[in-house]
Formats: sequence, structure tokens, C-alpha cells
Amino acid sequence: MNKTAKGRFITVEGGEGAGKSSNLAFIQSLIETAGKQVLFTREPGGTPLGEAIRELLLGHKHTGMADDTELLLMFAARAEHLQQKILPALERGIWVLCDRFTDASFAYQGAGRGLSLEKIAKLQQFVQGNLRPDLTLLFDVPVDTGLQRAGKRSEPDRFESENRDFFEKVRAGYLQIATQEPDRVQVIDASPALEIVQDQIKTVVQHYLESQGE
Ligand code: Z5A
Repeated sequence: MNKTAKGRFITVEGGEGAGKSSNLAFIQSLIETAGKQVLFTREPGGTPLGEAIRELLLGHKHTGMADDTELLLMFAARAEHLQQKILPALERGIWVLCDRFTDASFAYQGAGRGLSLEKIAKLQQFVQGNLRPDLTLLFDVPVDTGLQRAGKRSEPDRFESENRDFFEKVRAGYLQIATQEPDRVQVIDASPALEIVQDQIKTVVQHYLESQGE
């Protein structure tokens, strides 16, 4: 829980092709309609250094990157992102909407790559202290649906080139986090048509806004 900051920290997560990108502007507009200033950002990335790290992580130049290197680069980008962008915004009362955050490290590097969850939790504490998202929307679709949707896009990046088994583990990892933290992590069934997905998003976001007295 983000107790030190004045703004709220909202993250959006999901497996391959789940439909995060298709709904981020909609989520932002719901929060702005409640009169909040929103900073939209993403991980890995969000700062010039973070975006440079993103290129290293997603591009195909370092295909054989060690799993530990991948994890550390995610957290290096995150440290920069927090210090330069997220924390200053929250301190100013701005609501931060972030496309992926540390749940993705637990799901992709932990569940997907098989790295120790304890090791990731230590990095989380080192880089973030006690800062955690206030609300996380987890877009969930069966892996085959997600891959079919994502397959219609352009050339796959280094993560999108992983196999089906990897994405099954990532999905299970995300759902495990949702089971462990049901208040913070709200699962959106991203399988149906966009309007039905957006009805669910509206319910979750408006309920959260009301719970904050907004
Ligand atoms: N990563 C990591 O490993 N560890 C970390 O700590 C962090 C990240 C922070 C970059 O993420 C990669 O970084 C990511 C995990 C890793 N790798 N993967 N995979 P990203 O978020 O930038 O990239 P992405 O996962 O590929 O997300 P995306 O590009 O934003 O796609 P999406 O959100 O999954 O889906 P979309 O683009 O909104 O939709 C895909 C297609 O489906 C598109 O044609 C839509 O029109 C269609 N769509 C969407 N919704 C629907 C519905 N409801 N019905 C039918 N069709 C739909």
C-alpha cells in the first residue's frame, strides 16, 4: 500500500495479447473524469534511461541474455523510473497509471523464467522500499486467445517470441498474485468483446474511486 504518497499508484498487468494497450486510455479517462490529474507511464521504460534499457530487453540483439541479467535490468529501469518520475508525481498529488510494474517481474521472471520469488521480493524491497501499487487491474485471457490476438500484430519482440508453455506459467503466476492480494489486484476477464471488458473496468475503477472518497 502506498502510504507515503499523496497521489495514487495504479498499475495494469496481463499476459501476451490480453488487451492492456487497448484499454489504457479508457482507464485514464475514467480517473480524469473524477477530477484527478493522471500521469501515464510504462515499464520497462518511462524515462530516457529506462527506455534505453527497454530496447536492450525487448530487442533481439541479446537473445541469449541470462535470466538474472534480465531481472536486474528490469529493476534498474524501475529504480530510475521511481526516482525520476513516479515518486515525484505521487508526491505532487498526481495519480500515476503505469503499464506494467513489479507484478510483471514476479510473473515473467519468477513464474515464467523460474527465478526465485524470494530473490525478486528482496529486489522489490531494495528498489521500492514499502511502495506498492494501490490498485492493479490484471487483464486475464486464456493463453491461446491472447496469442491469437497478439499474432495479428507486427514482428514479435524477445518476450513475444517465447513458447506457449512460458505464457501458461506467466498467466498462472499472475493469477497466483491475484489470489494472494485480492484487495489490490482486480482481475478483468479480458476474453469477451471490448465493450464488455470496459464495463468491468468501469465497475472496478469507479468502485476504487468511491472507496477513496472521490
Ligand atoms: N516485462 C517483464 O518481463 N518483466 C517486467 O518486470 C516488466 C515487463 C515490467 C513488454 O511489455 C514486455 O516486458 C512484456 C513483459 C515484459 N512482454 N510480453 N509479452 P508490454 O506491455 O510493452 O508489451 P505486451 O505485453 O506485448 O503488451 P501490449 O503490446 O500492450 O499488448 P496487450 O496489452 O497484450 O494487447 P493489445 O495490444 O491491447 O491487444 C492485442 C490485440 O488484441 C490487438 O489487435 C487488439 O485490437 C486486440 N484486442 C484487445 N482486446 C480485445 C478484445 N476484448 N476482443 C478482441 N480483440 C481484442
